[in-house]
Amino acid sequence: MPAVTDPGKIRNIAVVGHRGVGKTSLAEAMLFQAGKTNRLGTVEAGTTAADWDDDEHKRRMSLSGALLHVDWHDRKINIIDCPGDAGFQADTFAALRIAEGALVVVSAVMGVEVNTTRVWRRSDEYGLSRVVFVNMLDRERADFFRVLEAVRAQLSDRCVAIQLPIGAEHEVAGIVDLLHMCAYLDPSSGKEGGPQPIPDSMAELVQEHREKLLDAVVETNEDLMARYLDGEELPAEDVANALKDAVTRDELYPVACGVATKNLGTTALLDLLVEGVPSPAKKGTTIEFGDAKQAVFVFKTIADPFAGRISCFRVLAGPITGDTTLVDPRTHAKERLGQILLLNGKDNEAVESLCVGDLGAVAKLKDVVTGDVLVDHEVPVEPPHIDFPEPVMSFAITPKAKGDEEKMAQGLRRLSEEDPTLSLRRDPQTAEQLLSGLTQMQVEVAVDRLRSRFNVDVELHPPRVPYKETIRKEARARHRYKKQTGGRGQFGDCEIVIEPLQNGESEADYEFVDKIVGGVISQGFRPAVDKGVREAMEHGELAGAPVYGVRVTLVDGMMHTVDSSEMAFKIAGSMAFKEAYAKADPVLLEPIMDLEVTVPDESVGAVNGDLNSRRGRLHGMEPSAGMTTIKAEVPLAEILTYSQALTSMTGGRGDYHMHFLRYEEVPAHVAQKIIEATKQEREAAKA
Ligand SMILES: Nc1nc2c(ncn2[C@@H]2O[C@H](COP(=O)(O)OP(=O)(O)OP(=O)(O)O)[C@@H](O)[C@H]2O)c(=O)[nH]1
Ligand SMILES: [Mg+2]
Repeated sequence: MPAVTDPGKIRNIAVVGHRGVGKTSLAEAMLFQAGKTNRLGTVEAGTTAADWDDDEHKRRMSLSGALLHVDWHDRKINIIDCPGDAGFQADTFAALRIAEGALVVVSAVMGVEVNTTRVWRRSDEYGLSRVVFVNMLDRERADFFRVLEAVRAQLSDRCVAIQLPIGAEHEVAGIVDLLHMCAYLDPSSGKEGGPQPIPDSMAELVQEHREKLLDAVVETNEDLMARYLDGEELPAEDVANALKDAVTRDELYPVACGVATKNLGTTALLDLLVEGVPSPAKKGTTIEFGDAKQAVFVFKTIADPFAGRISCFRVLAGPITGDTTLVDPRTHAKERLGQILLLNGKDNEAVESLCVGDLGAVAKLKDVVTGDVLVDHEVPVEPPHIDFPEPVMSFAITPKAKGDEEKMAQGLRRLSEEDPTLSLRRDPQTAEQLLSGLTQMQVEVAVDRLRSRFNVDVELHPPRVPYKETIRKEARARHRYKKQTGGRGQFGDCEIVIEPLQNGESEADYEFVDKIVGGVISQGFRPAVDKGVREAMEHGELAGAPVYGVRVTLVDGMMHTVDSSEMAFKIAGSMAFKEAYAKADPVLLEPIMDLEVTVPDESVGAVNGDLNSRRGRLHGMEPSAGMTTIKAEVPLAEILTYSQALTSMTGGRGDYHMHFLRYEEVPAHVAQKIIEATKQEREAAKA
């Protein structure tokens, strides 16, 4: 493939939208219509270029972003087909960060959905040019005009139809291109033919929408506005140029339509992307690279078990070639890029060089991670922060075979390089390995991949809740540890007072105060009492959880000149603590999470009711465009498996995130059950 050398000839488009609206099918249609492939693959048969992974075939959905490219009218369109599912948004957000344009696909049946709104907002943040594509015109209950209104109401009133369907539902026969005033007829999954005259029966509707389009375009351009008001028939080229300027400046969002699986509307869409979306030469990037003459930004990493790490990047300054050596200011490591690849789904081809704005990939860069900017000499650059969604749910993960721990950790490290929203950490309190992600499905896919790519079988369990314990009142206890039968004995005796510190709500707070007078315990043995107390505090008597928020004062004691030892005082301290603890009104604390759930308005009742039954405390609701955001505080113990419940209550349209807020006392009736369960566990362990 000859390299593109003019950034003006490149278009970078992220294909985004809600789950299952036909993004992959549409990308497939573009490849086919542009002659990149010679058959139209389908998601059903697992033959699309974008969904090439086995896990994607199995689930019939995209799980990661796929890089594709086509040539259209002497322009190279880089297409990134992004997953729509809420669990796989890392690549979507990364793609939006590096593209000039977003092709926002919506279903002509469902209209604007949760993830449509989310990608739209993110595109707002990045100031992306946008084209909306209303797909699935052929489906039952498809209604282009209803969806157009929804798009205008819920996304932006600067959305304007640039195409119209001919016919509806299963009778859809083609589309009209209002910019070039021509029609394209349904090619029934074959190659789309050339432009045709607009059917007479559509004249009135076409006139109406053509005027709306022109009104919207001239609104953005004074010169055209003057000529338009003078009654001049505006040449298509002038309108197209003004439209492109308006789209570039983010002032208009053209709304196209079609049927991806029939390849209907693809020609007009490709024309629109080339004519409407700005090139890197025109819009450029906001990613910093200082005064570097050559620079790339790594926006995606593929963990290939054979080829190793593949880093996908956008050229920020160039051109670059395989001989280019770049340095990663984060690690100061220098590396020669080596062979540069153009990816097309799972296929790749080598290319000599890449110019500014183009997308490509290289294999085997050491220590380079998603988010790095590589430059030709060390310049102080602030790598662009891609605000990935925070993982919201965790599972405890263990290998099925003993000894596979390291293999599992290594595999997960590779997978989380590929998907930064997947993370593995060890909970220091419960000692469990926790795999966290955005949804249950995302975590399950990771488990499948551990098996298929890294040969490790693992099990998932709900994680243990990191409870804590503390005390509510002061108590005193004395313990004498004495063993004086034959030989050298053991003798330690101490009296302590324990009292709550700051209500026990702050972390890791423990204080040891030494108030021994007159040397009743010698200096050397007092730290042993402290040690013994700390040991006892590691596992509280209520639920075996660590005890926090306690001041321990050593007030009295006794020693024996021969038999006293550090060991004896440690045991005495430990025992005294246990005795005092039982009298100090000990309580169990649990983590409380700050939860934000976004659900369709009609599910609000059910979701609120459910949160109530999970001991949640609602403290706010914000309705916006058919969706309501519910804010609540909920104990972690009650929402370990929230993802499944929310999916079933909202038909998959709900979405949530949460973060740790504080520890709070577990209500008595709940605490009782936990304490009981701990008791049984302890007895079972003894037996
Ligand atoms: N009738 C009809 N079906 C379509 C159309 N476009 C896509 N589909 C079907 O809808 C389903 C989902 O299509 P995909 O292309 O996988 O959708 P997607 O947006 O890529 O899905 P995710 O990547 O999972 O978000 C598949 O079964 C497609 O065959 C269309 O225009 N009309
Ligand atoms: Mg897809």
